[in-house]
Amino acid sequence: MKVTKPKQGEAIDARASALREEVRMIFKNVVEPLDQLELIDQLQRLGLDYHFHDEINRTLKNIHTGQKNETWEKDLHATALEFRLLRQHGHHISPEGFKRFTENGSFNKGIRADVQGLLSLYEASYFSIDGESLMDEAWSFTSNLLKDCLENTVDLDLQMRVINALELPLQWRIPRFDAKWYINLYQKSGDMIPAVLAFAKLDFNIRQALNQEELKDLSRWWSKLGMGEKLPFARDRLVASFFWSLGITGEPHHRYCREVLTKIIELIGVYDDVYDVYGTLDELELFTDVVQRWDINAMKELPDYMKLCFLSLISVVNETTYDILRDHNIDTFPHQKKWFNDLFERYIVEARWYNSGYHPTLEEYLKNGFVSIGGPIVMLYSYICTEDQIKKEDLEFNEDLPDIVRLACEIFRLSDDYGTSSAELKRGDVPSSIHCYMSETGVSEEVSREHMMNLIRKKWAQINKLRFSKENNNSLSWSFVDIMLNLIRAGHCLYNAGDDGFSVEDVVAKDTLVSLLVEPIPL
Ligand code: 0FV
Ligand code: MN
Ligand code: MN
Ligand code: MN
Ligand code: MN
Repeated sequence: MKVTKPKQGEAIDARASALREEVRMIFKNVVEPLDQLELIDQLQRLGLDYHFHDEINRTLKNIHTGQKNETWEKDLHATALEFRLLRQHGHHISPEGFKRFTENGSFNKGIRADVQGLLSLYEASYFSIDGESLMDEAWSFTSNLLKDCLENTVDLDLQMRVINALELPLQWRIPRFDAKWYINLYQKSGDMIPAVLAFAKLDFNIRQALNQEELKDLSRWWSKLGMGEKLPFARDRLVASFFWSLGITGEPHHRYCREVLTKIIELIGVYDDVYDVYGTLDELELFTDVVQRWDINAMKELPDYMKLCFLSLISVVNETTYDILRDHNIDTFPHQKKWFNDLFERYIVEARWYNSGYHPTLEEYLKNGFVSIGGPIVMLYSYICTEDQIKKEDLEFNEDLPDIVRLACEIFRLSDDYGTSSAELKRGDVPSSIHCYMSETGVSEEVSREHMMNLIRKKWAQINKLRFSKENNNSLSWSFVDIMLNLIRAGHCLYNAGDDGFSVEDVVAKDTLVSLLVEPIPL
């Protein structure tokens, strides 16, 4: 028999499977609850958790129902880590356990020196449910103390982790965007397990190679469409659009979803620029009407650049309708058409406001803005492209924009404004949330920005509450809500909350892109 040498790809796959099994065995042999929690946390941050869903769920379920010993109860880090991971995975745990670290409702000064404990409590506080005052206290206590700690901590790695956490908490991050950073830290840490490290590096590179392939196909689509040249005023940022899709669903098997989302996000970006920057109000009214009727015969009334917009829209909607009908026996055409109509209805409201010099109140602005940011449409596309079984009732339920969807999209709008409003104001656009609030209350931009950050945290706590309440979102699976939240997490990461002055085109930092999509990790 002729022996053929395995191709390089096959050898890599074999090595990955072997490492995956090795890590599975390691997981099985870890028995102490704290060790288990730490391993789960590490796997998540290394970007490996998707290989071990069953193990992770089983372990957390046992920890949720199991007894803790006395040492555990004195350990702030253990208590906080348990709280965060259980809540992240949908197990309700009360914050009562933190009372052991308080006196008269305030956290003990004695825990000041426990930087690891403070850091874990800080991360846990972002899983608070609206109304849990002890967790609010935990947040302000830890975020202030951690800032002070930065000056006194000698452990440089711990210092780096604190800086990273203060920038954005884990609940607001996409772990894959930070995987390289974390792999580097993990490599140096005392409890590093070589097989886990090796698997993390290899898996990162395998996914990167897959993403490069996807991006190549998508670039072909985009350059064939030629919109970059035909509509030079519009943003031409395919890689950034791909990046968003990667944040929303990064797992390899969601490739189709990334393809559709990248196209949708790229096109939405172009249409948004047409409404915000380029089109005259008359043209925009006409365009909105033609799309509303979805009337290819009426297209002749449009200027050429708008014909390209309409045709590209029809083409993506038709293609996606075809795929979903073929694979799921459900006709989503009327739904997709509605999602775009709802979006353009909000775009035209903003264009009218801008043209008439109207200044909406923050409330009025947000009511329109949580849709005009594109959150609902991207979430709805994520639904039809990731669910194994698309249910008509789920689709309709989502289209009604239940509170959890609305809150998430409001956060998305607020964080977009946080990152893009300065550039938009200079260029000429409707006043953003920050400026609406300023003219409404007379506060400075700095105060207004702080107010928006508090609003964002408050809305997250409301989302956490809804996730745990049965009545409000019973038709959405825990995992789908997580995909939905990934959109706003990607927003937090890409708009780099806390920083201002990005021009809209530079929102996605180049080095992050290169690091994730171009440079493999040396093995
Ligand atoms: C928003 O642009 C924009 F490009 C986003 C949010 C990129 C990703 C989009 C989705 C994932 C939907 P811009 O700041 O111009 O939006 P507004 O609404 O402020 O004009
Ligand atoms: Mn815009
Ligand atoms: Mn806009
Ligand atoms: Mn914006
Ligand atoms: Mn805007």
